[in-house]
This record gives sequence, structure tokens and C-alpha cells, in this order.
Amino acid sequence: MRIKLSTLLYLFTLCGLTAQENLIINTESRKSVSLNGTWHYIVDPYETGGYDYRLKERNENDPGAYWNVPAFTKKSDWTEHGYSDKYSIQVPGDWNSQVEALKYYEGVVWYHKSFDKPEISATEDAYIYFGAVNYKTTVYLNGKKLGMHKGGFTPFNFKVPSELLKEANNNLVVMIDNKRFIDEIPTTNTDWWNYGGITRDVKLLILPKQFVKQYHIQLDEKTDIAVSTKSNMWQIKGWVKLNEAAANDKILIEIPELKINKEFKVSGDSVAIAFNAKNLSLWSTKNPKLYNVNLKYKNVDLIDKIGFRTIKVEGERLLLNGKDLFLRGICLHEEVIPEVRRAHSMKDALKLFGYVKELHGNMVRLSHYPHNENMVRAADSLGVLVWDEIPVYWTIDFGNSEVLKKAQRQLKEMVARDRNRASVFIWSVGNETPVSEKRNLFMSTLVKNAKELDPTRLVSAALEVRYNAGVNYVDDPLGEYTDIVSLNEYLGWYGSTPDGCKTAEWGSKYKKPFFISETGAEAKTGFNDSKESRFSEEYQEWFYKEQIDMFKNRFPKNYVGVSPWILIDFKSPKRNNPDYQNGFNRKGLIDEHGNKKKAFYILQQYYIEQEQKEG
Ligand code: GCB
Repeated sequence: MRIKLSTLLYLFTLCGLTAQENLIINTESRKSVSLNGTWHYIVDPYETGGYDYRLKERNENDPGAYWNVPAFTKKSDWTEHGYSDKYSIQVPGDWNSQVEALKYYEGVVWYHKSFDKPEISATEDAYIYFGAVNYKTTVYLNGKKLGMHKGGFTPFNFKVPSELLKEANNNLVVMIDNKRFIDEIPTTNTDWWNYGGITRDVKLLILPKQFVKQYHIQLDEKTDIAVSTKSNMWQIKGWVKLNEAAANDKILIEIPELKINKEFKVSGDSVAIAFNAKNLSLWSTKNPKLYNVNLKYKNVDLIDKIGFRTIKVEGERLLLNGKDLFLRGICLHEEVIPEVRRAHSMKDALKLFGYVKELHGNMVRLSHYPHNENMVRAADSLGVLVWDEIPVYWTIDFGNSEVLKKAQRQLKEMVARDRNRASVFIWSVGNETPVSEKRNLFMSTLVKNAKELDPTRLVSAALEVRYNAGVNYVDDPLGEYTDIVSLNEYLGWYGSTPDGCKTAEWGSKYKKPFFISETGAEAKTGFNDSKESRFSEEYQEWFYKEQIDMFKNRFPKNYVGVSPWILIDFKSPKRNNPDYQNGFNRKGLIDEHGNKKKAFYILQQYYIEQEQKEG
């Protein structure tokens, strides 16, 4: 029998997708004990904690291994490492902004926290859960390795064998390595700072032996809004997955506000669900309605807040709940000011969204990696659409099948975490990846994977655009696969000056919605000069004026919006102009002290006008 190459590729792809099946979602609503707070750390640039003086990997019981926590018992004890209050750090948080000596550090740091055993009954198990750690994480409890995870922006969890937990002083040690490598995702070259550390929440989940691990509950993507509105009948669909097979068990889904109370029988470890609802109020940017949804299994309530809506592309139109959607977007990095550190909390999220709302935005591009879960939760309740992205950024090792698996794993973890968020309308599988045969195969595989994982949303990536004799044309082969044509253009910053916008022509081979996923120019707040002066606020203002004029008057009719680069100036080791940049990419509309630049108000005005047109 001959097996086609495409079949092999598909099988291979599925293998990649079975990785990290064990992610436990919606940890907010589960019984847990927070392990946030003060931890100890050891900076280990020579990796002494893991290797001996012959560079041999240390064995588990080696007292010199940093996963073993030395106890000083007698005077003659010899130790050359230890965890001490003298070296303390806050979790969640990056190490660069907390410890001056680690400002530019990339390498291995060991984290330690001691905790007492919480109450865990005989019918429960404990899992250690990390919201994110950048980049490679190895977790040890009382000297035993629990597992390893790679990827700096997605959650993971490991089961804690019950025999490992002591009543008091359990030593949790986490080895973190944030060195950059060519065959990782992202690769060595990015335009943002590679913050290290346990950057998001850590908790011990205490769960029954059998529990709901993941689920997907959304409005049926085939819903015809007009038909459902007329009949007042909406189909909600999805599935629920348990941590293990439990044939014939039952799961109850309750949505009290909609008077839904439905029971479903498990087959294997999962169950498909579908039911009708009446009087549904659809989630939208103007009406961010969320319903309390309770998944009841074995008397445990798992509660989520879920919004129901459709997002579709019809020809060149982008439709939210059947209505044309214009994206008043803005790009964001996961950095918060004035501390200039990784954002992680709901407070941080609300601060960032405060600026988005002030701009009259209705969409954020969470570039260039999945941001913390508070961001998508806040977006859900504030009615802001989210572009969720994996860090397949610039020139990845596209020919390497191991690298594809790493990207697939991160995609899978992002989708698992965020698939119940109404605000998330699009999965982005990458940014500005250069066209080649290998890249096209790599990227189109990711688009297909995203669609298999979640048929209810759109999929895209920032595509390549060709500049040819004054015409900017998108014929990137990846455009065949993506639902929308999105591109980054910097006409007036990289190449030409903003008046180049007056004559530029735009086109695309693909008859799909046309979206500008980035545009921007740098300005240093307080540097005021003539508009021709690069890095002046006036230059950036001019840039925005010309761009907006081009969008309004000379853009293709399938133009559906823009997410300019970027809300706030951000740290980047690539930006070393000594007068204006000083280690910051200055394309923000706001600087790191919170000062708004002139261009902020130009974009704001455009968005106010658009919003008024929407009525
Ligand atoms: C881009 C990248 C973004 C950069 C930006 C810039 O196209 O997607 O990550 O920071 O340009 O400022 O050059």
C-alpha cells in the first residue's frame, strides 16, 4: 500500500498534537492553594546545580544538586549552595525587573519555596500548576523530578505523587533556563526583552481523583443569526474531557440564567454536548454578556463565565454575530508601566485595558505570544476582541520537524486555555515569517492544526507583503490558508517618509478581509521638533495622519481595521539609539512613564469617528 506524503504529514502532525494533553483549565474555579509570594533563588550561570565538575549530569541524590535543599546540621557540614532569605524574589514576576544584577541576565536560575501540606483527602490528588515560566522549566519536589516544560507563555501542570508530600516543609525547587536557542519557539532573534522567571501564578490544585480537565462550550459555529433570532432558538455545542476514562458517568451542565439544566453521559474520557437555548443575549463588543456556566461532575461544581457569539468571514466581509465588524485595534506586549516588568495580575490587565478603552479601541492584538489569562478574562468582560498569538516570530528553523512540534505544543496549550473566551476571535500562528517552501509547509500545517483544534474561530498570521513599483501586494502563499489577509506595514517609517502614503497602492491576491496587523513610527515623548525630524512626536503624529488618510481614502474596500504598533513603548535590546531609544522600542503611543504622545490623540480621533459610524 502506498502512503501519500500528505497522509504521513497528517499522522506526524497528530502525534505532535497529543503532547501536553494534561493541561487543566479554569484553575480559578478549582480548589487550590496559592504558592505565589516570596521565593528564594540562586543564580547559576555555570549550571553547577545540574552538572558536576566533570560536566556530568548530577544524580538525583547528589547533595550538590540544587534540587536538593541542604540542611545545616553540624559544624563540619560541607555545602556550596543553599536557599536563604538573603536571596528572595517575588512570584509571579520576572527576575530582570526585580534584581538589579539580573537586569540583562539570560541563563539558569533556581527558585525555591517551602510549603506545608494543605488538606488533601484520600479521594483527592494534588497537581502543581504554573501559569507560565520562561522558558525551560524543570520542577522538583523534595528532591524528586516532577517534570519538564518548554515554552515561556503557556500554562502547564504536573501531578504530585501523594507519597512525596510531607506534612511540613516540602521543598519545591524549580530550575528555570531562559537562554535563547535557534531551534526553540521563539528563536534567538526577537524585538522584545526575554524576561526570565516564574512570570505567572503558581498553585497547588487539589482535585478529586476524577475531574473535568478541559471543555469547549460555544455557540454552534454554523448558527445563522437571522434564523436563530427569528425562532429564538440557539444551539450551544462542544465537549467535555475528563482526566481519565469514566464510562457511563454523567455530567450536568447548568446555565441558570437561561434555565439550562442538561445531563450528558460520558463515553471513554469525554462527552460531546449540544443543547438548545432560548432568549440568548449574544456577546459583542457593545454587549459583553457572560453567563455563569456550571459543569457539575461527581458533586463538584466547575464554574466558568462564558459568552456566546459567532465570528465568520463571508467573502471579503468580517462578521461578528452576522454584522460587519471593523477592528479598532492596538497591539500590546505583556509589559506594564511604570515599573516596566512582565504584567501578570488582573490589576495589570485592567490598567492596560484602561488605555485601550480611552483610545476607543474594540480589539487588542496580544503580540507576539499568549499573554496571561487575566488579559483574556478582562477582555471577555470589557467587550474587547482578542487576537491570540503563538511566538512563531521571524526566522524560525522551519525545516526542523522538532521545532514544528514545539510550535504545535504551544498552539495547543494556548487554544486549550482560551477556547472558552468569547473575546478571542482569532488564533494567530505567527508573525512576519519569510516565504520559502519549508516555511509555507510549516505555517500552513499550523493553520490546519488550529482549525482542527477549534473550528469556531478564525485563523491568521501576519503575512509578507511585496513592494513593487509603488504597489504593495500580498500574494504570500500562506494567504491561501488564513481566513483573513493581515499584514504589517510601516510605510513612512521603514522606507520613505509618511507622505509616501499619499501615492501608495494596495492590493491582495486573496479575496478575503484585509487587516493591518501593525503600523507605527517611533517618537520620544518630549522631543518636539518639525515633523520631518525622526523620533519627534511631530513625526509620529504626521505618520498617523497620513496612514489614516490612506486607510480612509485609498485602501481596498475589503479593509476591516487596523491594530497599530503599539500601545506602550517597550523594552527591546535591539533599540540602541542613544538619544531616543535607550533600550526601548519607541513606537508606543504612550511612554513608559504613562505620558501620551501626540499620535495617541490622532488614533483616538479616528476610532471615535469609526465608532460613531457604527452607531
Ligand atoms: C514588526 C514586528 C514587531 C516589531 C516592529 C518594529 O514588524 O512584528 O515585533 O517590534 O515591527 O518596531 O519594527
